[in-house]
Amino acid sequence: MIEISLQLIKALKQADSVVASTGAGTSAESGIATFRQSQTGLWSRFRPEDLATPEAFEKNPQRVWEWYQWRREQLRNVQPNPGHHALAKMAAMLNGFTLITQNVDGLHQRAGSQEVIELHGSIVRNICHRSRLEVELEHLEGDQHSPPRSPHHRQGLVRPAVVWFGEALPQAALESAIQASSRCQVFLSIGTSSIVQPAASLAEMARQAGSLVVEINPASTPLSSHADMVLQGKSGEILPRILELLAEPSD
Ligand code: BV8
Repeated sequence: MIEISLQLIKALKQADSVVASTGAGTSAESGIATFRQSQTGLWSRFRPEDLATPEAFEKNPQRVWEWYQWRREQLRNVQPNPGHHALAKMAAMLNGFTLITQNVDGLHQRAGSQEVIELHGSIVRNICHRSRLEVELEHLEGDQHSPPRSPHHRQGLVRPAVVWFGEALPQAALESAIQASSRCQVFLSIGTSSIVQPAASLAEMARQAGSLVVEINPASTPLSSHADMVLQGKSGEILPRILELLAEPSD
């Protein structure tokens, strides 16, 4: 059992605002391979970074579309884990709480988190690749084995509503994330390898604004040496423990 310092619990209770910023590791205990873990099956010969780009989609829309259909299929059989549920409950116990995620799997929302800042979009929704307008797959004919034609743009194809490498993050989401990270008193970096930018810079913004920066991850990352606290373990075990301690009356 990992030790949670009472200093952290006290800081969480006293904070006017707390930010939790999550990455793929938060979904690992739901059974979803993290973004950089080797891909399984027929996708093992591709690096995710090489598939999650507009160039890859324009060069071979069928392959990229099939990759997302495979990931969406995986999602159908998984549930949020205790880490997702703990974050959803934590929001109601703190003075101010903002949840930012790099994840595209929608598991925070399925665990009951109300406002989720999705920096990298959502694999659950779809858009037109040309106009970026939302597309409801259910309204389109066809078997969807191939990327459907967009209803918004003759030459456009439908694609998942995620942010690919080389694409700009949604402006409003990024601005809200920067605002929250620069104003919080505690910043929890959970289940992310702290590599992908600009998401990885949020912790540094929080640190420069004087907040307590806490990393929750079984492995070390480029953030570990800059964090005030490193809780080396699984988010699905650590977050419920933090929630238990938050529920205890303060002395
Ligand atoms: C952009 C959606 C500019 C797609 C994803 C500096 C500034 C700006 C950009 C860059 C920059 N330097 C480089 C760039 C380019 C690039 C980038 O960051 N490259 C990296 C590889 C260096 N950034 C971009 O391209 C971004 N765009 O800035 O555009 C721009 C501006 C204006 C106009 C035009 C362009 C866009 C980045 C978004 C890419 N899309 N996802 C999809 O999912 O298919 S990113 C992808 O990686 C996922 O979202 C994933 O969440 C994310 C980050 O990975 P992690 O979440 O950290 O997951 P990872 O597998 O890496 O790590 C898992 C961690 O969990 C590990 O540490 C592990 O130890 C831990 N773990 C495991 N089990 C557990 C656990 N932790 C807790 N509990 C457990 N049980």
